[in-house]
Amino acid sequence: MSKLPKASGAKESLRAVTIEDQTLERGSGGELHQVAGPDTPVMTTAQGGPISDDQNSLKVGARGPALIEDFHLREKLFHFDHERIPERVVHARGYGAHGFFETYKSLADVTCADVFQRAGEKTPAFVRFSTVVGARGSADLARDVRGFAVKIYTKQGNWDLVGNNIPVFFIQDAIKFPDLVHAVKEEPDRGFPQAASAHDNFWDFISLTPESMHMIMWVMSDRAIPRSFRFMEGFGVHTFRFVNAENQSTFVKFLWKPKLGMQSVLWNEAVKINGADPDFHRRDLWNAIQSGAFPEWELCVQLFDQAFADSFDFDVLDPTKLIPEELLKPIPVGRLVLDRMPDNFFVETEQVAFMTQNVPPGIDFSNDPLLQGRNFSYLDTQLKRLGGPNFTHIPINAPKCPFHHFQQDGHMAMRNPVGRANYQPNSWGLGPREAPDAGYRSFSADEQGPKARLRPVSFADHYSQARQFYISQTPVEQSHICDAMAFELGKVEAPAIRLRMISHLLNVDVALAATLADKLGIATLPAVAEAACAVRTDLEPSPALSILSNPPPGFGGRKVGALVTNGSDAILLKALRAALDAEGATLELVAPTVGGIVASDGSSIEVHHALVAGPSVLFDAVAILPSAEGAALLAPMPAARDFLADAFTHCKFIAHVKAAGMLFDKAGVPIGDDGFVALRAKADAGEFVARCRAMRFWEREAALPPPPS
Ligand code: HDD
Repeated sequence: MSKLPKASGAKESLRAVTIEDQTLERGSGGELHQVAGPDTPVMTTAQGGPISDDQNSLKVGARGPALIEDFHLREKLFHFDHERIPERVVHARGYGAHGFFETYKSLADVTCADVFQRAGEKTPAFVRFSTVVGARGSADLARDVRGFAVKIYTKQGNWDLVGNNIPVFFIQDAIKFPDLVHAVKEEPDRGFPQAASAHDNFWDFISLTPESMHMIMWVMSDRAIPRSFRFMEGFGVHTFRFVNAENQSTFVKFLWKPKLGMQSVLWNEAVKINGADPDFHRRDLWNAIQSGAFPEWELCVQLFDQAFADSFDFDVLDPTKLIPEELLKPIPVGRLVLDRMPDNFFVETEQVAFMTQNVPPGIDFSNDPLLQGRNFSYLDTQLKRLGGPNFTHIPINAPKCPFHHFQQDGHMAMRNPVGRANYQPNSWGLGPREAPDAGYRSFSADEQGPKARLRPVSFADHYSQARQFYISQTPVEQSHICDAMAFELGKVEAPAIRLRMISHLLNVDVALAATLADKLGIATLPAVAEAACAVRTDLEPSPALSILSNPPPGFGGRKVGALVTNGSDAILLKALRAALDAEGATLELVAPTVGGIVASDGSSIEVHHALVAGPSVLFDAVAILPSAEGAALLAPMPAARDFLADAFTHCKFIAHVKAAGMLFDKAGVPIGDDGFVALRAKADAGEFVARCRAMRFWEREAALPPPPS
């Protein structure tokens, strides 16, 4: 290298340039080299060899051909070329965090699972949230189910509770899973739509699969567009078994309840958030954990026996059904706290492998045919995704308890059994042995019957709980379901599919079917779809199924966006920040430029967003706080008018100062309803935050003129 004219290593040709704390040197061709500080580690190849120049490949002459002996270039490109692993076939886009599970009390009477034996004991956990349909790079606010996969590193091995934010599933038997997923993913001939269920193939499959009706009501509800991972429930979906030390079994369903309560966004907001910040959910979790506001969920269990199961018309083995919380109260048994982001996204979040088959002694499967199929699929998929059978050697997947077995070799083996014996029984007295008492024992259920491909008659009711879900929603939520269906089916090209869906919905709620038909321009309602058994219209509404009937405990964890300009009232800003701090909520400032503002008292204030990059959809409520001159500056700006108009249409609470009047006029937003709070004095900030605890001023939605038909 030193032979090259003006070589980058030739000190005399280098000119030191300092950018902030980095010292940079310019090389022969103008390229920049970072100068090592006294503590900077030496860059090496993967083999550990020190590297002298990471900017220039080895060539014959400065402009000559590259040399194949350049092992550094070849190794660097080789590794780069192999950076991607297959993305998950479903749930490809996800975001994970570390934390712990803390047991509230001993559950020894129902389960011998070690994790549930001692009150106050904390067990490490890793959680990955996900969307289902979209690819790894898709946007966070797709209308979709959210995955809620929890790995708890118990002293008896890893327990994976691989759930969703919806307590039921589309299909009853795992044999239909590939069809479901093929139907919802992009259509194979055209390769679109991406990350969306609004297309013919999905609705074709759904309309031909009546068992999906319950789940489809959930997916069309606001549950499918959560405000953040922190504000959604999680469900284990299936009926599992707890088994105690006496080998007695109790059926159990698992539910995660968010401490901050549930919250969703509107579809119109979701669409805009996807553009403004496709990583909205990721950023939210990252910011919350980095700021020490650790998200928390309570684990609840619904426990029941066979006699209780038999009291229902439906089958507790059917994953398209739930047990209403009003009929069987979920018992809180512990809490999950997420308090640390992974050091590296790929190493942990991408490589984590969840498997429903991972259960410790004391937790067992039921005969739910969906669960049984999953127990095969998850192990199998890890081979493809992680490249071999040794994926448990990756730290995120390895148990944190002692483990010993005779499995060995294979791709990427990091550890093998030590010593001479890699089998048992052996005469050397080496290696691990079974533990007949402490080891995993399946519940000795008495199973018999003819070998056959049959769907039980007890799985035949596809509409009653779909109807129950719908009538359990508030009118606002019901109208969102109808609008979501109008959007989705509006994208469906084949009229027959739209009609088929209406015929199913006539079994769920006639008014819903009729309104939707109207929105889709269907003049004559089709015949009602034939049901395999009578639809129960006497099921009581279950308020627990509604988000809005279960308001959050407060405005904590939420975010207000304040639109500010030079001259904004410093006292009001300070009061607003203090009121939000007291509530555990945050304030972010949006200004014409990201360079900051000078407030009314002459102080310089940093802002978080330039107006063009900080639309109001990113916030739970907004405060419009410009000075009079600032309002005049903002008034002609489309982004400022959108900021207000969207906040208004999305039923957000809006705090405002008198000086902002001109801006409201220009945006066509009438200040009037009770969702507005005038900020005149410091005390008004507290009133605004108190009002925000309702999250949205839904009365406004009903008052808004309907969209043109
Ligand atoms: Fe699944 C991933 C949840 C049915 C096959 N599933 C996956 C993930 C979640 C769920 C949260 C992402 C895990 C992660 O973050 O890595 N899946 C569910 C729920 C279901 C369900 C709640 C119904 C109750 N899944 C289901 C069936 C099958 C699969 C019936 C196959 C028979 N699921 C898979 C999979 C995935 C997966 C293909 C893709 C990546 C992975 O497993 O690790 O095996």
